[in-house]
Amino acid sequence: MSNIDLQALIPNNVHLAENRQLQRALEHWQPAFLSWWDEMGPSDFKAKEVYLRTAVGVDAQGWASYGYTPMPDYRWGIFLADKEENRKIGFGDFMGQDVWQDVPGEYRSTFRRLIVTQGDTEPASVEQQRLLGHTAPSLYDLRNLFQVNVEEGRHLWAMVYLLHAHFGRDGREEAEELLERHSGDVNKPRILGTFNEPMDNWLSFYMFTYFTDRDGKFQLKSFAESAFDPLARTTRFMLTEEAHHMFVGETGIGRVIKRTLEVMKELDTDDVATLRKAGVIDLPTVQKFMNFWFTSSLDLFGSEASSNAANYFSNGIKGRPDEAKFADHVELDTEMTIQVPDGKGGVKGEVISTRNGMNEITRLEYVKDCNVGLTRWNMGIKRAGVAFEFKLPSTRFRRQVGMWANVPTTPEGQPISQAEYDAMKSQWLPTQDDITFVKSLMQRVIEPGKMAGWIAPPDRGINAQQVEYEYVKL
Ligand code: BYC
Ligand code: FE
Ligand code: FE
Repeated sequence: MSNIDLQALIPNNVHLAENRQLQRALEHWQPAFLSWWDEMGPSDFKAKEVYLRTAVGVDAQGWASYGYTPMPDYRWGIFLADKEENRKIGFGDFMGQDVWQDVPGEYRSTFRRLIVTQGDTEPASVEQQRLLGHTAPSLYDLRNLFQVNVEEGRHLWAMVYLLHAHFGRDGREEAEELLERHSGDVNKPRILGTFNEPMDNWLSFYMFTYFTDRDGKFQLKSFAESAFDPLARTTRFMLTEEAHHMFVGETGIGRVIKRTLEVMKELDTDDVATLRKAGVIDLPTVQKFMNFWFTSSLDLFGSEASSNAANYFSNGIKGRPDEAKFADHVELDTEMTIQVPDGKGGVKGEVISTRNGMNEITRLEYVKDCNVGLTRWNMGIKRAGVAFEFKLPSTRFRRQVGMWANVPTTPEGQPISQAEYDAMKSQWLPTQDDITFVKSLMQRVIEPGKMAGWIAPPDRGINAQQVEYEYVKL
């Protein structure tokens, strides 16, 4: 196992102390990061002790320790998964050759752009979630929010390390700009669409951690295959932390549904107005929020047919998630069929090269993974004897990137006219009324173990602690 220097100003397992120039550059960026955290990070909880896990190693077991920390004192560090000796490139034109410890000149700008895009999402999400602490439904949830926030901060560090270590002055400039773009800023927005969406309620937060962090999972898995070994090792370790973010989303949505089902049973009704009056979120509204965040996240995979994606794959830059499970790792002359609008109000198949279809392959794997939670939630609904089923919309619905961008369809993916879409939109996506209602429920609960009325308690606490544990000392 590699040594971890936890005492250093910047905790790391990359022997930072042996590279003074890099160390100095990162120590120079550190205060900029901290002042960004101060201004754009979680609002108002600076001095509070939070029960956080901190990465202290990269082993599968015992990689993190838990304890109370005020967030600004969190030990943000640089942790790469251990090096695999003799690792070979696992896909594309250079399949079987040794992986790269540095970036080949001809791919430098591509890698830089992708690392910047990845890095940009991490602080963006912290900015989006900035105000949620004020309306947390419990101390348990407040702690989970902050855990996600500090780890997204660490993911920014992970990308900034690569920029500083491998991209010279360009990389240092990009690292600074990562702190200068801001979510939703009209002049300097974040790079990808979803990360500029406002997030002012906890239902959206759970949807985001379920659907959007899961895009993170799939993009990181693609990078974990990269021929550029430091990127592969960095992202492999990030995935360890990422699992918790999706857990927060899955259990969060599950607890919202559970609470609604309880009240539906108590009052023996599925009447939306009655349930809203009783202070829970009706299932159709949950579905609308799901439709919004799922479709927004689908765009994050890029266009169905993309020569960019083909280049990433050919050149070993980005593989498919779990590349090993595919039969052919080169896909030289292979083809696949994608669904495109036929221009006459219908859908037709179009044959493209598999390399051009890498974004779509990854997106479809993602959709499968998203459906796992829905199956579980639907089982709970069925067990409660309620006739309702959550369903993910088609990948053609409400797209803003790719072949289906701005093509109006039903949630089932059937193309329709703009007028039909506009007439139905309020049934499919959250209306201003829905958002206002959900926001009206967002009242802060701070007594240990107590939950807001619209959400059920979790099955268990964090790190074998009780649900009643004082996760944040307010
Ligand atoms: N919004 O050829 P195409 C995470 C751009 S989430 C705006 O199809 P490509 C996290 C695209 O950049 C994971 N623009 O794109 C989650 C391209 O622009 P250029 C984040 C978009 O390159 C929660 C153009 O459209 N990581 O970690 O094949 C909390 C043509 O598109 C969007 C990554 O994304 C969009 N949604 O694929 C915290 C990995 N989509 O270059 C963190 C790095 C596309 O022509 N990024 N465009 O100017 C990539 O691998 C690729 O850039 C993409 C796009 C997969 C995003
Ligand atoms: Fe992340
Ligand atoms: Fe995440």
